[in-house]
Amino acid sequence: MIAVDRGRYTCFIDPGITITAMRARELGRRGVVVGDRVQIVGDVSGRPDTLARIVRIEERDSVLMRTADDEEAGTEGRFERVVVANADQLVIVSSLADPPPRTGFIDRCLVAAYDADIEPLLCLTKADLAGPDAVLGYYSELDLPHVLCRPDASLDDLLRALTGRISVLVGHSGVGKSTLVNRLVPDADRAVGVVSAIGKGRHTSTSAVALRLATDEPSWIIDTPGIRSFGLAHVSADSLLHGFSDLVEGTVECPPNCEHTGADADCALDAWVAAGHADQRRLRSYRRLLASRAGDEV
Ligand SMILES: Nc1nc2c(ncn2[C@@H]2O[C@H](COP(=O)(O)OP(=O)(O)OP(=O)(O)O)[C@@H](O)[C@H]2O)c(=O)[nH]1
Ligand SMILES: [Mg+2]
Repeated sequence: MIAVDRGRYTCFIDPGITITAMRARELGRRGVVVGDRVQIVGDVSGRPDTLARIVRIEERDSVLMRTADDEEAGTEGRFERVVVANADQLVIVSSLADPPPRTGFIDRCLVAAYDADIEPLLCLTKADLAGPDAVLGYYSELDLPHVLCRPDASLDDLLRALTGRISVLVGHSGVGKSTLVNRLVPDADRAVGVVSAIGKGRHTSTSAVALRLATDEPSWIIDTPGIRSFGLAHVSADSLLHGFSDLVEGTVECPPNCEHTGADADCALDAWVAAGHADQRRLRSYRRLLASRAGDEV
């Protein structure tokens, strides 16, 4: 399933037929999300004005989830949301300026990627406006692959990283996700926003859409709407640590049941950082996340 709009699901059938379908009653309450492999019955010709039915959702290889914040969830409080299914690469799109990069957000995406068993790729856009050294320095202890993008240079590096994979783009509003998709898939026709409107609650893209790249190997790229935060309330404290692979080894010396918060006087992570094995800011970020999970901080 590659797109959904008001209960109408767009589905792609090899080698290139696009059909419209609705949910069949037998699906019950199970949600169909972009990236899902589904079974379809009825008119699958792809002719205009036909409507098929989705009768089954196949088991998912991966599920990228985030916890929506209170504001988005309205009166229902926090709830988990599936962003996409079956992605094997999480492309964390961050602009180097306008809006400025936020490593706290990138850290959260790394945790989500680890938790969902999806490989992360850091994609730094607007390299024409600012340099990447500060952001890359912050992640220097990680084996985090990255690509730089700017309007006046080719996207060959990014395209290579996307080839043969199902990649989902996530990032704040205005970082240039749809701009990238339009460059990679010339007939994608994704709306592109004006940065001055960002922060005023305006998000240019409002739903996720999967698009096929014109590569020999089947490759898909999924554009998603900008998000303000990547809520991780659904991730266990252990998985949270594994999103910080530069810190994991440092916990070997910790006492049993150490929770690694600043309140644990014997936590070995402070010494690990002091010895230069990881960046102090990464430890602070990890502890901020631990605190936000415990509800001490939002
Ligand atoms: N200077 C510069 N501007 C860029 C670059 N990439 C995107 N932009 C501009 O940034 C603005 C926002 O781009 P979009 O592609 O709409 O951003 P988005 O991430 O899809 O935003 P949402 O759909 O709201 O999540 C547009 O005005 C783009 O022209 C870049 O590499 N350099
Ligand atoms: Mg967009």
